[in-house]
Amino acid sequence: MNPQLPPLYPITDTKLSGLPHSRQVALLVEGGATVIQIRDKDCTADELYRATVACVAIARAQGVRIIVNDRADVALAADADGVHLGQDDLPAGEARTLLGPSRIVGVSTHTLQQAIEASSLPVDYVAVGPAFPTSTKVNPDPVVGLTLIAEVSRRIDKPVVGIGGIALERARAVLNAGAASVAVISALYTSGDISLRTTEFLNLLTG
Ligand code: 3NM
Repeated sequence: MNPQLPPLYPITDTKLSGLPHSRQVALLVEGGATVIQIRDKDCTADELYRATVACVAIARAQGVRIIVNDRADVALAADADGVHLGQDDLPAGEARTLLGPSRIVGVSTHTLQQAIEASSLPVDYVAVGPAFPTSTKVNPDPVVGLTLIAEVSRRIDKPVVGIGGIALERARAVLNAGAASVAVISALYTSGDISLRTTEFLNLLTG
């Protein structure tokens, strides 16, 4: 557990990018991403499974890890590297039992209480958000701001991932608040060049 998370944690989005998950993964990897989440709220389990298998094939050849949003069963079936759980998904302990000790299990939280509770579960990281207003998530929780990210980072001993509305110019502040990584969707897909934007994020976050 607790593998090192890179400072940038890109998440795929077929609607915003207009591309299949596997093509997004190829471009994100080209830009330097080393952990990528496959997120698709609209597809069937069968479609998500097939997309994840294709993404794992591309990513693993480059030493890049693939994490599946919501579905521990799909992550296991597709031999992905982990799962990212929402508050309404399988409990983290059950996902850990399914996926075993080596795969990554992360969880989304939106309040201090949720984050502290999540940190006591067998998870590798705790995501906290939305950091800023976001139009990517349907019915997002209230914005938590950098204040909660900083407080959670102080109070738990697991890596914190900031998520929600993280544009290039705001990304560094999220790490400065104490997060180990920033999870990003729209800011990667709205500039036109996904690889370049990925590299720009990484340069900014590691520089
Ligand atoms: N989860 P963007 S916010 C998927 O608060 C997701 O847990 C959130 O997309 C949370 O970078 C969010 O385009 C959307 O704002 C992130």
